[in-house]
Amino acid sequence: MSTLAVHDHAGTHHDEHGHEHHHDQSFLSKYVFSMDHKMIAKQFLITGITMAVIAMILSILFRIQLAYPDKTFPLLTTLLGRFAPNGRISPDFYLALVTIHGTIMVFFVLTAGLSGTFANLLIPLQVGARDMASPFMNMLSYWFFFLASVIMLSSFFVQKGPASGGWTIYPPLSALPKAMPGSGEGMTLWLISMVLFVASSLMGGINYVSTVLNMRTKGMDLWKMPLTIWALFLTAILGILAFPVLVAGVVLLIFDRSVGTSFYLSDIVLNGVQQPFEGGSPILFQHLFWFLGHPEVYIVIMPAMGISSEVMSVNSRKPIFGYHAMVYSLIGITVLSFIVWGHHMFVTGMNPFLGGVFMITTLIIAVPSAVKTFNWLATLWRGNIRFTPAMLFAIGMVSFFISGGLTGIFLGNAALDINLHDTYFVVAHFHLVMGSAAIFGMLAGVYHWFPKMFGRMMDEKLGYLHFWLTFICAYLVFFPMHFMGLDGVPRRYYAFTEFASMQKWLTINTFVTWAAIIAALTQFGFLYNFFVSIFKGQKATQNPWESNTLEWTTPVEHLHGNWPGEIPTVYRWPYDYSKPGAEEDYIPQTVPYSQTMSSNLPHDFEDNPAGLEELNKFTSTLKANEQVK
Ligand code: HEM
Ligand SMILES: [Cu+2]
Repeated sequence: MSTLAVHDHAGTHHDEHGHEHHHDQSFLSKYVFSMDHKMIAKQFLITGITMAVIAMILSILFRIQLAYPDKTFPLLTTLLGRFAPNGRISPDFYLALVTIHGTIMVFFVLTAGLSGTFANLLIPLQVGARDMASPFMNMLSYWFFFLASVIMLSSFFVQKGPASGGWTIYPPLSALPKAMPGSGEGMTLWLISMVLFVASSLMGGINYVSTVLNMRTKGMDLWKMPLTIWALFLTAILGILAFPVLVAGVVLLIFDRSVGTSFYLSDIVLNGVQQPFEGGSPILFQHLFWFLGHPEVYIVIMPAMGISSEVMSVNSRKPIFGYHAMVYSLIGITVLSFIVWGHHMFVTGMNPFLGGVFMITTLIIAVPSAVKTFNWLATLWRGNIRFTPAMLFAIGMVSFFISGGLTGIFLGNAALDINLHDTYFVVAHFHLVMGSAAIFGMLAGVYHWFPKMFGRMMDEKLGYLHFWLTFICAYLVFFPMHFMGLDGVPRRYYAFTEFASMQKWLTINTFVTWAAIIAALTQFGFLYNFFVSIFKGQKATQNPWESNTLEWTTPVEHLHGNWPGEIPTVYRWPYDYSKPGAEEDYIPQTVPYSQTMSSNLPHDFEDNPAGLEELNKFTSTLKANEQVK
């Protein structure tokens, strides 16, 4: 049977042909242009990891400048050539490093790497589908992402170097090709790369949404979906609604750059020459950017939230606390995140009344965030906790989300933000809440689903080492930045020691840089564990974590179509752990209530009305049968 034939009946619940597709497939169709969602997930993961390593190295480079602003390192010139003349990174290149580091981390690692990996791996497996709604478009989504990555990196090889307007590419730096070195071809490549990236996200997102809506197996109603699926589903909706606005903004920017329009520019003098732009406004770009930009930060964190919820429930051997509240708070975040973007623009001189409106909506978004945090802690409470590396990373995610989220409340107050804006306080806030929390969620997912992806286990001891070193170093790196920010140290400054009042922060900066270097070295230990385990790890059993969800009912050896026979039917929600009266401490979603009579106590269904209904139906048939006898 050809590969295509498999997709023809993907999603049908009955399928008599079986799915032993270990027939010859060429290397290209199996590993490169694969349409199997599991392979595409691995492609996203490996590309995401590669991009993360690159972005991490870029950050170490600019941290060296911050730690030793007056020293020279001839090695830098050897490595970077014209970008680091005389043993020091040039100011232009410093800004390019910051820009590309941010862009890659936010979009390529935490958006594509995180959603792309886990939505592809988990959506079909956890909802019980043979593949995505459109496997072909799914493949295209990966290849657009790959192309976008290559183009973004290729900007290191153009004459003046990569874009350097910050990851938010505000005009005028991004709109005037002559403004600075990073406004030239580097910026053009940034814009092209971003358009491809958005196309990739949209193709992925549309697939995720339609698969969740249309291809769930029998019995998998929305309230029986695992929280990872809810999170990935709502993330995809956010992306579909927000990313097109960025593209619109970028297209207008391209017009300003090359066609001579003035959407974002007005009254600009460049090298003493009055430019012909009039009537435009750079603030318009900020509105368009942050209409995507704020939802984007939730696009980054919501999959991490879903993954952590899942991992924490499995490893506490307890139902997730407040399943419905967890879903409603995700929905709340999805809706609210579209009406808070102005909090990034408090200092643009917006009308104080409008500022007040954005301030209120911003602070309201802290409510669903707090609901989630409370539920995670309640899930852990009195759990029979298994401290697997995945579990540690999930708990770490919660820790960073709390410590980074709290400063959001400070920044959300317009009056406070005017002082803190563009200082290291903001850098500390978003690195804790987005950088660290989302990365920890992603790593929790990697450790948890590695056996599903590669059929082998990762080394636990190395996992613990990885967790503790990364956890400690992340706090050492980002916590001190709050104090620098409160003292007024601005972000994105190449030579902050020029200001006498800031010189006292030099020691702290050196300390932070060394913590960052240790954190970076630790990640190579993780990479070693990851790649060696793919080939040499201990063989995984089918359900190594004793989990309830559907993905663990598929064979360890991957096969196209996921299940060799029929797709299993789902009877219960995914969190039946440690039910009183049950023989084992977990009951997979595929086990009907009729097989677990000793544990079908009504109070178990408090959070699961659908289950209660099924139980009622079942007991009434039992009674009816009895009467017949
Ligand atoms: C309690 C919830 C949150 C509140 C009230 C909040 C508030 C804010 C505010 C007001 C700013 C603007 C600061 C400035 O530039 O002066 C900001 C920046 C930022 N926040 Fe949050 N935040 C929250 C949660 C999050 C989450 C969950 C993420 C990511 C997952 C995040 C990521 C960011 C990022 C990336 C920036 C910096 C953007 C830039 O480069 O300018 N925030 N936050
Ligand atoms: Cu925001």
